[in-house]
Amino acid sequence: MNARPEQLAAPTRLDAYRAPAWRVETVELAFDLAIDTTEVTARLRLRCDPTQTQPLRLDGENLELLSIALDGTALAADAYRYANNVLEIDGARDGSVLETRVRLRPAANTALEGLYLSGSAEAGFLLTQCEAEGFRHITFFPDRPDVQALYTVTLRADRDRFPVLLAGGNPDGAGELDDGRHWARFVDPHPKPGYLFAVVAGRLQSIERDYLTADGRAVTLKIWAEADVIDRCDYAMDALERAMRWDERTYGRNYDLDVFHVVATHDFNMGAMENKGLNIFNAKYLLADPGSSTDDEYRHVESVIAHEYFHNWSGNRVTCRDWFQLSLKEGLTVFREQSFSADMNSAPLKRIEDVSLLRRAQFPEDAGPLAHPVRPAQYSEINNFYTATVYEKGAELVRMLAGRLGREGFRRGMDLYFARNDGKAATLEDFLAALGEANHTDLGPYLAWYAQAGTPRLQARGEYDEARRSYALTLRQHTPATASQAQTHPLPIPVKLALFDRDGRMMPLHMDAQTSKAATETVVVLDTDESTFVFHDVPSAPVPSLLRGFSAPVILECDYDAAELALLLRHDPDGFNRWEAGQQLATLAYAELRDGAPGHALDAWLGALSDLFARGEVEQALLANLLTPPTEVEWAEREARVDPARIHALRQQLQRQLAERIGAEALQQRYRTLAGEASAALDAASQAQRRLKQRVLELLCLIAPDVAQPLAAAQYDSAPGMTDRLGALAVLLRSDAPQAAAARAHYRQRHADNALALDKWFTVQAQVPGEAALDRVLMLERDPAFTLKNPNRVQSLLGAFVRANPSGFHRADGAGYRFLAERLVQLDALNPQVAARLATAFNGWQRLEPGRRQAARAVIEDVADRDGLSRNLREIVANVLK
Ligand code: 0A1
Ligand code: ZN
Repeated sequence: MNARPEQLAAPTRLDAYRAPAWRVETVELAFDLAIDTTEVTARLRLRCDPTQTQPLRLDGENLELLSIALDGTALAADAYRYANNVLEIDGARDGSVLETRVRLRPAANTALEGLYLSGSAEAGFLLTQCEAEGFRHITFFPDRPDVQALYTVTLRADRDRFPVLLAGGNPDGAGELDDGRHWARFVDPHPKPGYLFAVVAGRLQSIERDYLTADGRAVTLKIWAEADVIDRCDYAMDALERAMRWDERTYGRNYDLDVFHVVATHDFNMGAMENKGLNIFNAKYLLADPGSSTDDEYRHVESVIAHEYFHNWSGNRVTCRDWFQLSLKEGLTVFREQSFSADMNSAPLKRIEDVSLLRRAQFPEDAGPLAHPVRPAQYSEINNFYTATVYEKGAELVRMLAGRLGREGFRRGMDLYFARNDGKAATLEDFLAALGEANHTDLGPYLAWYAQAGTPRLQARGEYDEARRSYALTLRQHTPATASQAQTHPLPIPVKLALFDRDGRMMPLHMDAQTSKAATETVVVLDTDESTFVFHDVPSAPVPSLLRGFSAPVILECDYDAAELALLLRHDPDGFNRWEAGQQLATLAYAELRDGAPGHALDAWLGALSDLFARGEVEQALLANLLTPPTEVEWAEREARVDPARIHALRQQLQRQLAERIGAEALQQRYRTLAGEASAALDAASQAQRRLKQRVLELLCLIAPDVAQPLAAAQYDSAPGMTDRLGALAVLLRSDAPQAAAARAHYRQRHADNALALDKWFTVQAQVPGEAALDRVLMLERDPAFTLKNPNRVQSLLGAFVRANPSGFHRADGAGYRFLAERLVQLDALNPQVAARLATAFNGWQRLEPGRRQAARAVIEDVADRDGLSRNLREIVANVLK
């Protein structure tokens, strides 16, 4: 076998955690930067408990070792060993100083981990990515988050080629050297783990703003980007300022260095990175301008800017003891970002968006062979655990805790958490302990949520006793076993609820003895397999509105009838639950269509929506969401033998019926009214108007393409901004309109020099549903702008196709699977992280109908059999097959 040694490595286990034998007190790093080869000198002052006996072991990958000295003396060749990515050194003592010098090859680094080149060798710039284990690609170091050190970083480089030199921390001098070279030094006063280290060097421009923190620190905020995009950074700067103010107001957290740098790159494996004092962003989440960004993208920039900034406290000041605790920083930071975005925009819309994402991305993960707890018990490759479960489900767990403690209690708990763990590497237990102790409550039972994979099913059954005027709500829970856990246990599930009378009014709630307080909304907690909650003084049989605001990440199974859901859809004042009732009703309607028996549910859904549409009292953006049924992915989740083509056809049929019930005339009229108000303004009302207009155009196009297509073509031509332009293009392409080819060509040419706009051109075409999609993708791959070397481009074409086009990817003849397998192997040789993430598109193959299932299995097994796969891809493929 020619398998690489790391492929055979045993997994890392949570229960095998040991505190580090060796720590690093201070690090002095010096970089001699150049595109092809860079040399790095590191001086580490080491600490150890003198009684421990472990030799000094440092991580190091792809490093060319040039020299090594301990306490000022060069080490003899037999005093150290470098094998299997570990450097073992004899003779080190507490207080020893180790000096190593290594050579790196940034331009050859296509994995984008460690030090690498963004852009071309002539014009691009150098940058680093160290989370999770990239720092060991830069220097020898105990590369684990619980080793926190003080950093001094000196950068040296040719001034013409690298006029800008940046590292995290405060600036501490700069100057000229011989031969046109210059230097700059940075000192970070806060101890940090290696994964938060960063440097950037090259030709970059900046915009700048002065900021005074609430506790009185003068900070310079700087956003850096290449010259051609620097004028698209203003929105991010405004968003950054909003996020900083919000964190001061909401959590009392202030920024803690004199400068805060943010850098944009087009070459990045993830969304962005919270390196201390030097955040690095995928350009996609930093640049925004009306001509080329959609409304959704503006909101994403705001939320990712906030997410990375919030990490400065939840992640950097308090970091993770080990990578099993990843959700300690990620779940918490996603939750903080969600609250911020809800405050900045519409709270119900944000909740709808977040829950949709959870259902689309996390529920399928939690229901298949890739299922893992929010705190996994083991991993082979940590980069594979930056998942929807760790991030999104993790955020839901924090939301439950926050809901349980209330606004003030949660703030008290967070204050204690930050105070107690500042400068430390903490665990999820530390988090729950601080929140609990600050509120004299034991939150221990919630730890079970972190340890158990799978989405709990919550069953609800209500019984009204007319004679007693009481209503008994019985709740039961059950979590199906997952690949990683056979036994599951009950969890504490907070269920926020209200009761409605048959006229759609909320009833006052009386539980047990507390008859005096008559709130109309309450929270009950189910923490056993089954429990019954009784409400008194209930004047008539109620319709319960359960799990309001999605109060727990569970699947609610309630045998609502269509009329009850329609009542909630018409009357629930809670925007989220109103939408949720519509989604459930649409799902019942879908089942009726699927079973060839259109009936009450379909009629109730169509009736309620056409009324809401006509009456015009629902806010426009919410109405657009109400008019959108659940995604094909969500419906596939509910079926035992998934046929993606059929699900797509049924969803189209359902939408066509909706369009017909509303009527082509009414749709057209509404479209014209909304189009009359078109502008590129970014305020909430303008965004809502564009969103509804788009939905109306899509519905109209399903029943009257000859009317809708010219409207779409005109909208494309006269669009004041990208939301309208891209929306129109999508309608033309999806309906195979005669005007589609011209619009497609026009867009390609107009945005030829704008990478992010071009990404959307690939995506909108990759997402056109149906069996012809693969041929279109193959054609698009031949476009000169397509490359496997750029992660954004790969996502924009391949990612969009395999993840957001089920009827295209799951072509009945299995060609979509063979195509993905081929690309995975090619990609893996360039960038294992991107390959592994794309491979998760195979998740769920076991539940496909037999023909597709067989085809998928053969293809995945074939990939698994290949030699020389990265540890990243190998782990995903092996797990998917389980
Ligand atoms: N901590 C970042 C996510 C991130 C993780 C790994 C990376 O390297 C490949 C990059 C970014 C966040 O949550 O924003
Ligand atoms: Zn994060």
